[in-house]
Amino acid sequence: MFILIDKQRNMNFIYQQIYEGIKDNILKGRLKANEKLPSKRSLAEQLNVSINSVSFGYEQLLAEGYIYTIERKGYFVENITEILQRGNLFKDKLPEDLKEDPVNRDGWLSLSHMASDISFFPFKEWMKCQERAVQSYKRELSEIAYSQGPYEVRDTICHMIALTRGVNCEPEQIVLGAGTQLLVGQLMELISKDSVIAVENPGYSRFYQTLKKMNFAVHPVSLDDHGIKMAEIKATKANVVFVTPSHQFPTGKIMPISRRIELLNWTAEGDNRYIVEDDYDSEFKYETDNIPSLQSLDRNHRVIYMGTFSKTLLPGLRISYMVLPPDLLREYREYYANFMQYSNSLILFTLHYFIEGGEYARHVKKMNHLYERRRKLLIADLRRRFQDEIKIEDVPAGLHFLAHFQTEKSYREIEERALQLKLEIYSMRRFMLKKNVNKENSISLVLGFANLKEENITEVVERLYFVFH
Ligand code: 76U
Repeated sequence: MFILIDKQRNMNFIYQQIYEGIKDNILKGRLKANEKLPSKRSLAEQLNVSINSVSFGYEQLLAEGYIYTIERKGYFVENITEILQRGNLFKDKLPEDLKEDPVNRDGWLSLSHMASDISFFPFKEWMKCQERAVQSYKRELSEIAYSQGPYEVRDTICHMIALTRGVNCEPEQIVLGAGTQLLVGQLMELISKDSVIAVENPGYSRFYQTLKKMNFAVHPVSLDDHGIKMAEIKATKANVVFVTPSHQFPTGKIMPISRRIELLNWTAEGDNRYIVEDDYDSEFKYETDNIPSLQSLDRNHRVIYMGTFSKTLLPGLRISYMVLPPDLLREYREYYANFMQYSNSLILFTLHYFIEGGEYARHVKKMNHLYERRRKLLIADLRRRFQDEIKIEDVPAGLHFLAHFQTEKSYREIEERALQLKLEIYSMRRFMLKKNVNKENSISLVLGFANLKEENITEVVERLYFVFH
C-alpha cells in the first residue's frame, strides 16, 4: 500500500495522513472490498511511525465505515459503492451566478426606508439588560422556549401595547417571531386555503409575495383618500384584508375612523373574515399623539395585530410579534403543537428588561424628536432644490414619505442614474403590486430619512437633483 507520510508537515498529524492515505486508496479502488489491511505493527514499521498513529488512523476509518474488523483476524476494506458523478462541469466550484459579491457601500448615501439609525442606539443600557437577562433567566436560556415565546416577554409587550396602542389582549394571545414575514407565513397556515385575500396597492410586496407563494388568491386593491377601497374589497369577495392603518405603506396616509369602522363592520357581515393590521411604524407621530390601533376598536375578535421592533430599535435584532384572536389562538396551539420557537431567547429577555426599565420608551421618545427634525430638514431642502418639480405627501408620521417628481425620465433611467451616483433610493415600482398606475411625466419615490445624518442632507438632495437632471 502506498501512503506518503510527510513528517515535516505540522499541519496534519501522522494519524490523519494515514487515515487520508488509506481512505484515498479505498475511494479510488486501489484497495479492493474485503482486502485485508496490514496489521498495525507491520504498517507502523513499514511507514516508520508509531503504532499509536496507525491505531488512531484505523479507528477513524472504522468509525466512518471505510473498514471493518474481525476479532483476532485484523482489519478489512468495506464494500463501498463507487460514487457516481454526472458530468465534470462544476466539480469543486460554485457556479458563477451563485457567487455573492460583497457589497461595497463606500461613498454611498441612502434614502432607504428600511434602515434605522444605529448611532443613537443605547447599547450600554441594552447590554446591561442583557447582563440581567443572563443572571435571571439561566434556566430559561438553557431550555427551548415555549412555542409562542417566553411568557414574561409576552406579558411585558402585552402591557406596553395596551398602553401605547390600545391593543386589547392577554399575554397568551401573543406569538413572538423573528420577523413579521415569518409570522404572516405562520398565521396563514391557520387560515382556510380557499381564502381570498385583499392587500393594499401600492403596498408591502414582501407580504404579497409570501401570500402568493402560499397559493392564496391575492388581490391588490387600490386606495382612495381614506385608504383601501371598500367597494373593491367586496368585489374581490375577499375574506382576509391586510392593512397598514396607522401609516399606509408606502403612501403614508393615516386611515380615518370612518374607514376603520367600515372595515370592522365588513368583518361582521360575513363568515371567516379577518383583518391583518400591520402596525409597523406607528410609534412615530410628529405633530399628533399616537393613534389607537384598529384592533382596539374591534368588538368581534376579527383583527390580527402585527407589531415589530425593527423601526423603533434595529431591524437586525429581528423581534416581531402578532396578537391572535381567541379562535385563531386555539388553532395555533393545535397546529403548532410540535413547533419550536425560533427567536433568540437572550435577545427577548433583554428586550423584556429594556421595556420594563423604561429604556425603550426613552429611546422611542428621543428618536421621535430626532427623526422629526430630519424629516423637516429633508423636506425643506427638497422643496428648496426642486421647487415646483416636487410634490410631497406630507404626513407627519413614520420614517419615510412619498414624493412625486415631475420629469420626462422613466423609472428605469432614474434608478440607473441613482446607482451611478451612489444614491440608494426606492421607487414606487417596488410597491406597485399591479402595474400601470403610472402617472405620466411623474416619478414617485419612497424617501426614508431614518438613517440619514443631518450633515448629509444637503449632499443627498444634491445627488437626487442630479439623478433627475
Ligand atoms: C415591517 C411593513 C410594511 C412590516 C414594513 C416593515 O419583519 O418585523 C420594507 C421593504 O422587520 P420585520 O418587518 C416589519 N410591515 O415596511 C419593515 N420594513 C421592511 C424591513 F425593513 C422592508 O421591503 O420595502
